[in-house]
Amino acid sequence: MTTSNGLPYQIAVIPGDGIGKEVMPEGLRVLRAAAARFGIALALREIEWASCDWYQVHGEMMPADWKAQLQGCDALLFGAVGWPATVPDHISLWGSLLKFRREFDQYINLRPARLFDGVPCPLVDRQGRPRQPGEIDMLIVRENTEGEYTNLGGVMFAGTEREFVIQESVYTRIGAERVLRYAFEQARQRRRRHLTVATKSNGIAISMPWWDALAAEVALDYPEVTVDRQHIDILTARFVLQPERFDVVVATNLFGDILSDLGPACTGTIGLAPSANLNPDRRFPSLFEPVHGSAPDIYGRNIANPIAMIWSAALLLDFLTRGEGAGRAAHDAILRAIEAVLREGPHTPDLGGDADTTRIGQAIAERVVA
Ligand code: GGG
Repeated sequence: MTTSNGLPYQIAVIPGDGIGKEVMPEGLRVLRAAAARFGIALALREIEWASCDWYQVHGEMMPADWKAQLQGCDALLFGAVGWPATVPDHISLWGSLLKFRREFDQYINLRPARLFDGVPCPLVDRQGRPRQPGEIDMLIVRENTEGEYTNLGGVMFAGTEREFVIQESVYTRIGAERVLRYAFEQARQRRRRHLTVATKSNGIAISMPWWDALAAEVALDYPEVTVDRQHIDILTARFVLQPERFDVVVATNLFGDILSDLGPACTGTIGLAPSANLNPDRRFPSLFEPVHGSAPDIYGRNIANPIAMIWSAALLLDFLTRGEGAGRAAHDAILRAIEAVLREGPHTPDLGGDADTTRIGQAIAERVVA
């Protein structure tokens, strides 16, 4: 399987920082195994920039011609960004990941959170029984290019008693409506067909009621989808206490970021959570990355769970091939291999095991080709 031009799919591979450099080889191991088994032609281009190591040498996260260097890429596979010991986090994030999201108009961030068989769940139901697979299966749809992440504002009168800071949130009708429509479409295709709109309309009394009203307007086009809207504060409590209530959850950029760490944490570990930063129009490449960051506290020991990275690679194959044919088959085979390894082991330490990152990658790749 190739692109419509008969060429291999061009993938830019960006390990980034910290454990991004440890989980990426396992993502590639499984990606290559799946591509070979299902006949998908891939051309992988390894990129060393978009990392704090690069910044230390060049004084910036990416070269000035980064877009030209990515010319012709169909997708980006990204590890993690951030190494606060050398580069402040807001510099590394805005200099790489957020630049990709904005410049490539990756306005949808899809982040599934699912409890797998074999993974001890930290949540219990009202009777004190641990949650079971099937009780937590949600898809968080995060608005990915605007909202609280606009970087508009400034500090004035710094260092004086009049010092103040302003940072604006910006929501455009186009930006909010397209993510709401995408979330409704996702909900429509799922078994439960339910959408929760995460806002905070009592406290943030201009923009959040505006989101609610827009969601209600868009909902008229999706009569088959049931909808509820919840304030973000009680919603987070319900993630923990009643996770079975949630199917698709749509949220602004910041709320979506928080929910997509909390959701996977409720399923036992954030080390399983993948994400897809999508430009659904396909005018620009989309980016696939684990939800987790660079984890400086565990970097260097090869104990990070690579499954979020591997699942992200599966999402990449599915998106590139529009969920059809060999791409969908490869995605499904990777997910089945992940399910089997989670059920039967081996496990990394975040799941109570003692296997290292490489061992998990090998175990999943072996199952993909079996
Ligand atoms: N692999 C994801 C990563 O490195 N995330 C770092 C981070 O802080 N991301 C914030 C965001 O997704 O907005």
